[in-house]
Amino acid sequence: MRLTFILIATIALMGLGSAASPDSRSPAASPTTIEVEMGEFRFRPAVIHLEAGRYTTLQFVNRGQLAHQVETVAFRRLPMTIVDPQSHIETSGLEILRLQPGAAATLRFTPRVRGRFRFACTIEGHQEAGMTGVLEVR
Ligand SMILES: [Cu+2]
Repeated sequence: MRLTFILIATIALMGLGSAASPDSRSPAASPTTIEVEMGEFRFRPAVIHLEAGRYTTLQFVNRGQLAHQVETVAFRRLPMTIVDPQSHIETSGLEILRLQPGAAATLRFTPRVRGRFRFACTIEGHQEAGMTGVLEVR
């Protein structure tokens, strides 16, 4: 398996196709899509600007030679949909998203809490080498 999810909450729904997620889309605001590239040892962009209340798609792509992951307190209790080529997962929170080299996964969610949230690749030594960033939610 090329993609590992570690979820703190029970997966509410799992399967192929596009299940409706009634709480994830805000009809008032147009969606935002941002691609975040992972590599040795950085995220690009390292500062990600999000708008509270706006439905957002973050696509993580690992273009490095090593596995990388992203971990942030901002995702721990945030309902989201996780999509990769093999799966479509709805969860009430995400602890860690790990991607093998060449892998990609998309997170869809609506941020609710404003603030600056640090994120990092928490594989040993990676954040120490500079693999960190900030989610700015306004
Ligand atoms: Cu890493």
